[in-house]
Amino acid sequence: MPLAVVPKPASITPGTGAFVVRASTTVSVNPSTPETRRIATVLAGVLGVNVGSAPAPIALELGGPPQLGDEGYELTVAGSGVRLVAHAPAGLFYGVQTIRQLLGGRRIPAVRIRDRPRFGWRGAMLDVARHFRPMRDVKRFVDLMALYKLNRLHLHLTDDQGWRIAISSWPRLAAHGGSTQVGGGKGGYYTGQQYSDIVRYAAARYVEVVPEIEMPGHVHAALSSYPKLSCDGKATPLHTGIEVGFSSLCVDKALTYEFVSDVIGELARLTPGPFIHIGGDEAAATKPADYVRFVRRVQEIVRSHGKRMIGWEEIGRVKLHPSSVVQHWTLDTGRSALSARGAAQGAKVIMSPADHAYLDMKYDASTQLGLKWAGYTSVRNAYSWEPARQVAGVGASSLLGVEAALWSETVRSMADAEYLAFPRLIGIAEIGWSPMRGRSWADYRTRLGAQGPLLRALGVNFYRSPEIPWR
Ligand code: TNX
Repeated sequence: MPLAVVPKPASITPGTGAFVVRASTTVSVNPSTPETRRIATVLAGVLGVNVGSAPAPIALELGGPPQLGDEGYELTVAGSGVRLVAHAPAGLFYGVQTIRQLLGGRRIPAVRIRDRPRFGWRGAMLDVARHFRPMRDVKRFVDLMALYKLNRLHLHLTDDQGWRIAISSWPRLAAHGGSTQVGGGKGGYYTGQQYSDIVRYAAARYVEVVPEIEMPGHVHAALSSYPKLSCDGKATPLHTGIEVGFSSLCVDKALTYEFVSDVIGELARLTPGPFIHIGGDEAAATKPADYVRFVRRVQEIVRSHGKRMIGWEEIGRVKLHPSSVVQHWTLDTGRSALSARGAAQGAKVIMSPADHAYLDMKYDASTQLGLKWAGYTSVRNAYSWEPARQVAGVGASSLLGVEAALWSETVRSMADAEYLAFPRLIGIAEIGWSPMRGRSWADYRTRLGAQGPLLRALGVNFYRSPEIPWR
């Protein structure tokens, strides 16, 4: 079945016939800059051909209309050639991802596509704190994200069970706090250089890294590394269980804010993107009034390092700067009002409703991996929701976009991660990219089924859900 593109393009019109790629076919790019040549080289690699300099039957061009935005593209495939036009390089890159999906053997079916995303924020979160993921896994995850036009990688770098980023002024955070994980494995952490390597790798695939440092709760690994950060100053062993909600930074100590500023400052210098995520969820061991004071100060610290703060929806309780962003996650309507409180203050919202967008929920009762506190999440359920209708008071104009979260309490390997993320992440990618009108489960499940050969070719350990007519 041709034309099974996911996410579904804004407009797609089938033609007749196909372009057949021959060994002598070349790819041209105009203008030729290091960035556009890199994109042309990706396409040439996929097609098994070379990038040429003369006008070629496969032509990539910048200079498309500004209405395409930074990420949109126009693709025209006919028997005589392939023309991909964008206004900016990211659009060319996404057009190349579409061509990857259209390609069947040596044939690209004739088609005309005009495409651009609904939302600017199309994210995926990896929890590398509960179980650490080495560099190669993170890079592979980025590659798979890019194939489905996702553009934000949120790294949950710290939690009760582990601290996964080296901070030069507080070396024990990683050296000690990163030395184990859930279940007692050896854990791990990224050096600043490794983190920068991830940032560069992601940027080359138009994915921006959003680092998260959890506070004031979920900080046991930090307190175990530096007992002086806790209110009682007592040394504690590392935590390898999965329960949370028992740790808190000491809100009244001056040292706490030196710590926060050192950590956020170092991370801000390593992160070119504008956002730092400060967690803020489930601060069950912090008194409500302390929480509010703490997050307000942290918001100023983040701003003083030139960044915008993101926090889980609980930060809606705090007076927010309009540049701050709230990430909605709960299902319970009472607490959901917290993201509406954020939106009412002018903060933008990222939608990650746990009952649709939490990739760590089991598919059904037979799934071995995963949790089920938000219910089972079938492939259909992960796809069947509308971000602008999740929370009263958080409409389309408040939304930055959507994000899927892969919490890793039960995720011990990349194979586990892929099993939970695929194919559900692809559905979230479509919700983030495609116009609401025109999306339907019946149509989606067929297009998703057509991703089977590509996912198999890439060796993805995806869940062969019986809901999907896999090809
Ligand atoms: C809730 S979502 C959490 C995480 C857990 C996750 C497991 C959120 C902001 N907090 O700490 O890992 O559930 O599904």
